[in-house]
Amino acid sequence: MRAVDVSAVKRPSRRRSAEAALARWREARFGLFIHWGLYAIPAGVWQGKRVPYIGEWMMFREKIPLATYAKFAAQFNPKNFDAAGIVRLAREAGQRYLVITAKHHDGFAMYESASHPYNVVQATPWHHDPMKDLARECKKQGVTLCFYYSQDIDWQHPDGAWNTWDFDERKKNTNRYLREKVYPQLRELLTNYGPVGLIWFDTPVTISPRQSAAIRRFVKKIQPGCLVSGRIGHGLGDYGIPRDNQMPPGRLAGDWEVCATLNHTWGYKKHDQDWKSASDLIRTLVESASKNANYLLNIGPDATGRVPAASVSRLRAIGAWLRKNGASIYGTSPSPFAHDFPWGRITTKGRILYLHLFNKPSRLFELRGLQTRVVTATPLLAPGRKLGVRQTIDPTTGTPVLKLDLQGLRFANPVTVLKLRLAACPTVTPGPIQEPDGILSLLTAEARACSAKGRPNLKISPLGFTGGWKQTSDWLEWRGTVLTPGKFTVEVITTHQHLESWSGGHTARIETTGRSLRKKLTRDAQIDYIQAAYFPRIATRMGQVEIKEPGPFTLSLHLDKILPPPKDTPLWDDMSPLVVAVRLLPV
Ligand code: FHN
Repeated sequence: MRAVDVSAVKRPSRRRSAEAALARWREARFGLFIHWGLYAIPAGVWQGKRVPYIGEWMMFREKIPLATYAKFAAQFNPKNFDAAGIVRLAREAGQRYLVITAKHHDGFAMYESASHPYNVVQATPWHHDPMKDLARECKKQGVTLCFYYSQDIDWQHPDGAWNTWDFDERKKNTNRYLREKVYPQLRELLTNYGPVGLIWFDTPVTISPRQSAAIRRFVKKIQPGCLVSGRIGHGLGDYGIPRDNQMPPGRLAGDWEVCATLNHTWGYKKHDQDWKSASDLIRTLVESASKNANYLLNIGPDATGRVPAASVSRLRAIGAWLRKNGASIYGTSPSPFAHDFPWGRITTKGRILYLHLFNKPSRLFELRGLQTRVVTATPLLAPGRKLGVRQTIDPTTGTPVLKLDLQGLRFANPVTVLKLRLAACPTVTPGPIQEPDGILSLLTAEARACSAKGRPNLKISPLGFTGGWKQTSDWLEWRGTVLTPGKFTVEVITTHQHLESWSGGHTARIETTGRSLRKKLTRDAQIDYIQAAYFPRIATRMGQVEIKEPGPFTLSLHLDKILPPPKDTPLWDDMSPLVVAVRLLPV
């Protein structure tokens, strides 16, 4: 998503310019998120106490009166802010767009807003508009400038959502807030800084479908090529966003953007020094691309404007990997398979398949289900080294099996990429296939929702989880392929957002091969994976089954008893069970 000088090109139609903008955004695959505002001053500490949760929510967590919070503005004079350096950092990291908080939930505009005095130019001794600097630098350095804007939650405006300690909830009038603050400020952002790649709307909590639609129209009227993030609400974004730091299982349908922190806060917190490793970040970038998602990775500059050194080094490490391996990420399409693999992830570009190995593989690498002929296979970084290729058909199941001889392959941490040239665009066997290690993962995304009463209420969400599973007459069903029969332990895997409670305790039943396993969903084990801190995956061991013959098989998951949701049901979740998968592990 390189910045485009719109004055130099003939004006395309509105529709074409929106499509071109989406195509550029998709091609970019990697962006820089920046959370910077007054909250960087307390930096996670209030009245001598470390405040838990993300730094930019301090005003809400501590119910700090607006008059008190607003005093931070008088201290904001960020002598280390370096727009050129930040944009250079994004470029070094291989990030092609940058999204900065023009106004976060605290309601403070980090740019010159003629329509509202609560802004960085009028209210701080700095009297300076950092967005002007960033716009100039983005244009100069070829990075697309984008703005985050909190369109619903606003703790400064009496009619904004969720400041109930300063303002009377009953008197709130959202339309007045939109009219007085949101529309005028959006107009400023869309007219004073040149072309804007996208507006990253966030947290639609009280806004109506009509209001979201009107905001979208407003943006598109001023800049038809400006994208609108999925959190405008009501499914009206140009692309979707999973929850923060969430990596869904399996491939996603449509366009998505995974947004993530480098530590565990978005806005700067001086005591959060728990940084993710560069290796995990690179793997997460790969995983996002393999699932049809961009990766938007955050920095939280401190109150002086300095980007934490730990963030800089990690972004540079990702950039170093991308400089060599970027062909397997930028402009790629997602994996042709709907499921994930235990060894790594796949991206594609036309007739090329990129296999991203996350661990040192054994000499013989096996991939099941690829129907297309492989012409050549080479390590991406050693194009002259042809790898041995053998493609056969498993005689009992008809499953295509690809074997690569990786002898002498130099595995480079954290991800080594193999490039496979195919005779045509890839096609694959649909449905779950048993892996060479004997494990069968049946993702919810690959299941069918069924009901004994006609149409199921149970939904499979676009992110591949169950939703609205409230009736025992609904069930999930999979058809998969087993190549090596035998005895298997059956696990049901469920998840939850780490700050919300886990929906367990329901009674589940597995039906397969004429056997029935019935058990309460208990927390028997936790599955280790990169995002486990945010969305723990909990395994319930249901018992054992025996599959006697190779070939197709069917398995279904039922809930015989569904517990009512807890009283503290959060806004984002109906607290019905979130099933990720059923796994069959060879005994
Ligand atoms: O509440 C915000 C949060 O402060 C942060 O901006 C994140 C970034 O995705 N969005 C909201 C929570 O989902």
